[in-house]
Amino acid sequence: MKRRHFLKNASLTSVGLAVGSTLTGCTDAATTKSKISEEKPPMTMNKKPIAICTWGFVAANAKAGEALSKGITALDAAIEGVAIEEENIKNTTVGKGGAPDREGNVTLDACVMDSNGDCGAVVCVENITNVAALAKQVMTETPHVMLAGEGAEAFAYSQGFKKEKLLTEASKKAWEAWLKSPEYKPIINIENHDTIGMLTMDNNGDIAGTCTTSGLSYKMKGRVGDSPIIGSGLFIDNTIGGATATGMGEEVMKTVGSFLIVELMRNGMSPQAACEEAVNRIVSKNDRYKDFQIAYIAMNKAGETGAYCIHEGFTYMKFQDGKNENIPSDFYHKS
Ligand code: SD4
Repeated sequence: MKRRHFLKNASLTSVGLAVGSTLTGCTDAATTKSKISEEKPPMTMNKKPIAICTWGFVAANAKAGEALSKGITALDAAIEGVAIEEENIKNTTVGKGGAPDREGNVTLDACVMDSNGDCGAVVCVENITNVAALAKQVMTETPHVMLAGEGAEAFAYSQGFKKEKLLTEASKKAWEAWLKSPEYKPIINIENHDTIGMLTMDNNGDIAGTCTTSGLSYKMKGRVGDSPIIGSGLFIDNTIGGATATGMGEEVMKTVGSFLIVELMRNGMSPQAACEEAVNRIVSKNDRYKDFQIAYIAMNKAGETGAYCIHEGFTYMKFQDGKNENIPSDFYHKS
């Protein structure tokens, strides 16, 4: 693709220019630049169900895949899928059973984005398990995009959600043990990195997604990460594709990672190349990357998918043609 054509295709010129200027500063600028100029946006639209999600959430991804195969729309299938992890008390970073903040409160964050560009989010919500479904209610039943804390909780009750205790005995015990020497030190790929971000494509070829989490274990009270922030933890443009993130939310937010990936795909990158460039944006500016994990997954309109992360150990699920596979992601930090 010629540069003139590239700029014409950039629906956000500033993003197009930002891509160009950052490339000059990247270590493998030449490689990335050639990916932009050589790859073409997908021309063939996929119309078969596909579900991908972060980490090895076999049952959640299978549930979304089955729902899609029955003709359920992309967003509803994704919400059904992630509900399995929201209700799984053994998962300490999503929904019920999630690790609490430093003060012992479990607070959840989630967002959804639909194929028509609508979105909804809830942040710092207590006592409600299915926060992805709640985010959808914010999208469909209010004039707003995001509700926080007590307001989100009160809205949940008005919509028929039940009040549930989210702190399990196991999470309480782990938090009490942590309090003995309360150091805030997230460990790569361990316990605080199991957020589920899911992207789905339905029988019409429409794409939607959701991201749901209890955030980082033992975070400060009121802390919100990338997961419920549209553009950071999740972004969908149904004409192009979608992306979602897991890992150290602060770093994803600084680079608006999911929006970036979709814009890179708009400019011709494959989902794989776009995930790699989004990780590159983080590691090229931040030499502390050795201490945290970030992982992205993405899907385009042709049904192609990609994934990339900083450190070895991230895997993602892919449901397609009746198969539900756990796939190890390629990673940046090789030594
Ligand atoms: C956050 N990105 O709150 C989330 C954490 C995460 O698995 O991915 N946990 O920053």
